Amino acid sequence: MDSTSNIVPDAVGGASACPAQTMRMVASTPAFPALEGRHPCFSTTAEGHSRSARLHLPVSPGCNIDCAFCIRDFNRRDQRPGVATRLLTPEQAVDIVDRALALCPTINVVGIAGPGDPLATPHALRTFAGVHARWPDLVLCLSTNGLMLPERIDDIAAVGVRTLTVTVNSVDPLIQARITPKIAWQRKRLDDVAAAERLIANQLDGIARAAALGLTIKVNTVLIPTLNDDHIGAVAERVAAAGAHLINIIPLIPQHGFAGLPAPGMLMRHAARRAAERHLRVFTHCQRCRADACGIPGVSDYAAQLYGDGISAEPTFSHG
Ligand code: CLF
Ligand code: SF4
Repeated sequence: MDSTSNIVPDAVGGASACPAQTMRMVASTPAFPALEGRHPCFSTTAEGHSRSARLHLPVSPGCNIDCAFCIRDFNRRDQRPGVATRLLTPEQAVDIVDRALALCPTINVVGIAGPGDPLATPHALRTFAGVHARWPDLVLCLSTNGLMLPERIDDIAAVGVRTLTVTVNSVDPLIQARITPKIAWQRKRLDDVAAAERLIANQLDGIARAAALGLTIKVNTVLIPTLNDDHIGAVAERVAAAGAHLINIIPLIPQHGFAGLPAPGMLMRHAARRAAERHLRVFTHCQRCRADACGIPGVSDYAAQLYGDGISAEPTFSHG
């Protein structure tokens, strides 16, 4: 059965445009009833999405892999993943949840998505444990590159995480080696195809284990012209077989090692979504959020008010 039959592929909307303008979903039966209207990235009706606010906690500084397109940074300027105004300790993050709920009572989801990888350091799971103990009804959402997922999935489930995003950019080691040419694995550096094989194997194993534990799983795939634009269907097929429920195809922001590549155009984005939807439901209203976002993606942002006073920034940051 085509699980995406109630979604009209978004052929015109850019990923950074307002979801109220670009949403092409047709209101019908929600795909994830327990999350509909509660989680902006797992609501599959326009009405559900517009009611769902989330808070990202920027507690994870470092990363264990080295994606060619990634620049992590601390600033107030950039609207993209990997950027936050400051780094929070787990204790500060719990205080921020308190303040955020006062500012925006419709927050249902607390996510950790950076600025680095949330499983590369222990801060994210410690933060989730603190948030879950105080607000057990909030949906906890984790976004990771998946390298440490098999090793950490039991801990992730134990601290109350219910929704998981794994970024899988390729399932072909030759392609993946060009996207992420090196990783840190078991205190050693792996390069090229060896790095890619390890990362892909851990991502697929981690997704399977998370599915077995009952988590709802989205895969994020960065659409990279000339590298994986003909490969999106294969990614969707493999992650669906592993147990993923949803896929989000995110257009490349050309920067860093991929600064010379073009951003994917409308036709390429459309073709990628069509290829993916043969295998998985496709999420079409991603806003490429900052790691310290607060509010409804693309609709409201309370981050400036939230961080207006009182929280001290870490003075340094390593790009790993
Ligand atoms: Fe945040 Fe990501 Fe959870 Fe959503 S965002 S950790 S799944 S609560 Fe959503 Fe933002 Fe796109 Fe991410 S719109 S960047 S997909
Ligand atoms: Fe950057 Fe995320 Fe890749 Fe790490 S996994 S290098 S934080 S994009």
